[in-house]
Amino acid sequence: MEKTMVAVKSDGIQRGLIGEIIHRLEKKGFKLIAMKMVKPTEEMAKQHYIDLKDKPFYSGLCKFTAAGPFVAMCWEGQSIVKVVRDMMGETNPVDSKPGTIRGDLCVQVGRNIIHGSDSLETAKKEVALWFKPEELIEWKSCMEGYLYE
Ligand code: D4T
Repeated sequence: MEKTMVAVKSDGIQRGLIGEIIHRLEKKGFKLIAMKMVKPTEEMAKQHYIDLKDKPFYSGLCKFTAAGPFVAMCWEGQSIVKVVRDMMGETNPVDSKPGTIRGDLCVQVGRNIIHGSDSLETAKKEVALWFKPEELIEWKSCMEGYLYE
């Protein structure tokens, strides 16, 4: 099973969408194995978005991330990295299809409410950045046999 890191950003939290986002991932059949609300330091925000360090929006993005609450989660499931990215929709909500989280729930790229790791390698780094190993709770879902053959 793969793990991915998902976050509800402060705009999603302010808009009351934590439950909606969790609901969509739970309904899909993915398993929540860690979750915390944090106020990230600017250092954590910079580390989280390190791959974007040369982009013009990097500084503003890190400041915005550090200014507000942030719900960090680790989810587990088959092919979850790709599937969560598909469920999120495109980075810019203008290009996100209806039915996706960003396509249904937000309008502008700088307020796109959710983060999801974009590759397995990034997921490993991001899960390790936000969670200590002992914070990842391995539990057996009673639905497993009905989700996977
Ligand atoms: P995240 O990383 O938040 O899941 O978003 P994406 O993986 O879909 O997109 P990204 O890394 O390219 O962008 C990270 C973050 O930066 C904001 N952003 C992006 C922005 O404010 N202005 C922009 O022009 C772009 C491209 C939105 C998401």
